[in-house]
Amino acid sequence: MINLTIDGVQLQVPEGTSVMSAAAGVGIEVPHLCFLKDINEISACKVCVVEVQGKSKLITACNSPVEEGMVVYTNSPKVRRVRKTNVELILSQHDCHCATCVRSRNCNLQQISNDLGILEVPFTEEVPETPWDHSFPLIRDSRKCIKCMRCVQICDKVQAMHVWDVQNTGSRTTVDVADNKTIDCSDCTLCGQCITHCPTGALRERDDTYKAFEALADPEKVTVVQVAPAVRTAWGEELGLNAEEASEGKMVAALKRIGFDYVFDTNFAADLTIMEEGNELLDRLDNSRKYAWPMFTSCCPGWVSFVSKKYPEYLRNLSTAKSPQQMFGAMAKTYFAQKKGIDPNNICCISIMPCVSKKREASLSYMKSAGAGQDVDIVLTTREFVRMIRAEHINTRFLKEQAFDSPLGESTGAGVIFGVTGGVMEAALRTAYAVVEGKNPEADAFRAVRGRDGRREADFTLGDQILHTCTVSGLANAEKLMEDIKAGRVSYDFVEVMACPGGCVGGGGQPIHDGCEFAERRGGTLYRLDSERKLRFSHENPEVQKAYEEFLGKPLSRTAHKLLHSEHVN
Ligand code: HC0
Ligand code: SF4
Repeated sequence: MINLTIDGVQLQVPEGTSVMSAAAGVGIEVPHLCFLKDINEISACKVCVVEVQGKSKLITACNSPVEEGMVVYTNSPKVRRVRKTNVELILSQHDCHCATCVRSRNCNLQQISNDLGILEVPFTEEVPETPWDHSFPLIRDSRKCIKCMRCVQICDKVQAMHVWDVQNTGSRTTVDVADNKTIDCSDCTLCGQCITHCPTGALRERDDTYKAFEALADPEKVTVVQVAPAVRTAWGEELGLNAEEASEGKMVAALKRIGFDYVFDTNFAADLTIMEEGNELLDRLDNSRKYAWPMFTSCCPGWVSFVSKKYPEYLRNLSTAKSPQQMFGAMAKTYFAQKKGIDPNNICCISIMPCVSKKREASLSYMKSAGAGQDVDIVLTTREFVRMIRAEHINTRFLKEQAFDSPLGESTGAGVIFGVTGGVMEAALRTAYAVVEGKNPEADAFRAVRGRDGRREADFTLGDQILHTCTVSGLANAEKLMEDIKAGRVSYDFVEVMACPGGCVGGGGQPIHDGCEFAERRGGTLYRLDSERKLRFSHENPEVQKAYEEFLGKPLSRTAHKLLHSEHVN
């Protein structure tokens, strides 16, 4: 153990601890911009400088290890002076138009500049704007980039996609798409992890809120909105609501207040997905020679994009079941439209998702099976949803709980847990077991698939077969999985992959908390909601049962195939 003093506090920490983390352990926060624990510890921003007694040069706290007897000052006059100059230098190359920045009020640079009392930028340079295709779902504003390298490192180390790279040298150093590619020609899966780890507004989603406002204002349009499972765990975070205040019922009420005609639940479609995908798995097991193994889940568009870009020979392993988002769109513009006597061409189908990649999934050419344009017209992230609440001046504390509308609003606990890594697997196993054994298992029988690790294996008995399963989140973990499968080092029957660490709860469209991971906490909310639901098996969802009776026939029927399944094309 090492003994040291930080700002007058004596402490003991293990050897190798950084000064920043030693300080954090006794409640002293050293300001920083580029630091991301275990991912980016390169002291690029020099904001975390601290003074060590007896040393003339300041050191960077993020990557300097503690030393025996060290006396550290994290906020001495010298530290404040140098830190301020370092931040002023960053600002000199930054577009400081905060009023028009999507990250205003949630920007580390803005916060630190305010905290340091910087009221004007003493030196400014003209920052050139790199051209960008603003129709792409991910937008980069080069003038707001502070070259912290977080995006480069997240995309390299956590997602293994290597989309970004450093370009130029000296004061012209910048980050851009690697190999001089344009973003649409790169390997970007639109997972959005670079956005949620960017400390400023240099990266963001394409804003589609104006399209939603236009549809809401159009008297011809019937606006039908669906809300993804993970959104309900996070929508209140930026509004300062705690988990209890940010209930599902208040979220529905906020959407009604915004003016959506029908507020439905993607969880309904998640239950529907289980009916199709669970039966598809059983069909593949019965005819195992006809199919490529393992079967992969297909509901995460970041993962589907990853397979298509890096392992296209495995596209046929993906379940043909569409994602819940897309199943919902197809059902809204057929079954729901028919039941209500609405011309599907007048329906504007809007999704609220914790995901940026869903914007692209909705626009794929083959996602228009209902014959009325794209099945899903507009996709908004959780962050865009929050912006709409703000734009409407809704005081969420005064909202009264409201229920989802029918017939696409009922859901079970199995549908709820789709939003957390392992949830699709667990929900599918609950129903597959019931189909094979003729009775429900204990609802938590498959909890072995839950957990924090990026990759988990579990075997389950299904009838007379042992099912080898694997659950993965994060694309670097997915890459390792694929290499193991290719090399024959592992053999599985059913594999669930979610592109974002922790699953959709940690999605790239969720509220941002300066590099802090909220996935686990949000996942806990979904497991709580599952345990509180009266119904916990997708096949027991009464609205799903009714949809089969009235419209789809049975799982994997012709109608189901036409609307709810698709081949994955490269
Ligand atoms: Fe997900 Fe989904 S669970 S991908 O993360 O399957 O985005 O929340 O909506 O579609 O249901 C995202 C979340 C969804 C879909 C569902 C799946
Ligand atoms: Fe990389 Fe994901 Fe960002 Fe695309 S969205 S650049 S894959 S981190």
